[in-house]
Amino acid sequence: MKKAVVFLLVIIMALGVFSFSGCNNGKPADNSCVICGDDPCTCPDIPPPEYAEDGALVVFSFESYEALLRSVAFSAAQSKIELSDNPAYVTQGKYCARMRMNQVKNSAGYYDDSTFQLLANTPYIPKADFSDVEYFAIDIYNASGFEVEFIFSYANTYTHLYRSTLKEGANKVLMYADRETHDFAAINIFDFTFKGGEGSDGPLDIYVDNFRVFETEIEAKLYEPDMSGENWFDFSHAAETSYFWYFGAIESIFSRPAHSINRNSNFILTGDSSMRVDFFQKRNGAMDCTGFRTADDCLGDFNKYVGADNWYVAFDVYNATAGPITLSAIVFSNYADETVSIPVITIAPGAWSDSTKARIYVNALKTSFTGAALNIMTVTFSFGGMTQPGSIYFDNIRVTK
Ligand SMILES: [Ca+2]
Repeated sequence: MKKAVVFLLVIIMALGVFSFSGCNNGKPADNSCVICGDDPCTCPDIPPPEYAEDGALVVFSFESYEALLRSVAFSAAQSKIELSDNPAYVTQGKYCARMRMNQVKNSAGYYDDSTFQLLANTPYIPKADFSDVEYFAIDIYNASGFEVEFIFSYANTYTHLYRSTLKEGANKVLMYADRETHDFAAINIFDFTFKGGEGSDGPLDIYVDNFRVFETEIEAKLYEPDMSGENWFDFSHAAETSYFWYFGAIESIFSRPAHSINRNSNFILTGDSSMRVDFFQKRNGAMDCTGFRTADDCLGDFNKYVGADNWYVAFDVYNATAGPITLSAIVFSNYADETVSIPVITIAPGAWSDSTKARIYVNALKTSFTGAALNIMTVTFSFGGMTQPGSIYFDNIRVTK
């Protein structure tokens, strides 16, 4: 075994990543075996770090069945993966992975979305801290015979890292790592999700190779909104959109509400920007989830605004859909699932919400919620009356008298 490999494995062992139970028989005397299969244990053939032609550090190159077994997971039970050495599809090393996904049509006549995951901080993907990554990249050859919508994200997240459409044939996918919005030091599972085709399209066939990263020496710095004053969210920074999560059931991550920063002054009430929220249809034509909420425990301290001054937490909503919509806002406490609803608001198309209605009376929360102090978990915003895909604009969550 090469010295560099032994060194790498010893580091992994020192980090205590793996349990060695059951790995006593046949283990090499130098304790360098970290993967325990059938007795006797065998050591993986892990290559030293390599760099792709474009200068990126190769994170995973799909080079062996052992590596696929240890480092790739699928969401769909009937997905299939195998090695291919066809030079038309291999972009790094000797092999790539051929994947066939979505082999089962659901009752509505189309194929479900499917995800493959790469599991990092493992013997075949030893990189454990991605906070130095400026761009992720991967090569995907789309042999499905149709374009495929694609989302790159990470486990247990409400925001996408990257979304695009894969054309037929070769795709070199370059994905920006927004290190002000996401803490990549803590991410070990990457999700690659593909929208299922229509029934006539057939299953997805792709070849995948060369998951790699472009590193930077500039230190990562997470953005955190300042809730100490009376302006809580003004949407001047892109990272603010990650504090808003979809609320309600979703058919697909491809049709869940999408949040982005808007700088078109037609849809801004105060400041230079607002948040745009796009809502989408399910594949049967009905609207998918038309609600969103604030992230858990991210708002300012409501207790500062309880008392004689009659404070409100206010917000502005612009209806950019074709027809009138209703807005139901509900405040959730962290105590015993208590909620307080504000009266339903109707917003005309092409108009902003009434500022005397789009607000939460803080003293009313104090009256309704139990507990010595207001312990607010989230505020939900659910829209009714939408029959077509459309957008709303959301601005300026603030405390006001
Ligand atoms: Ca490869």
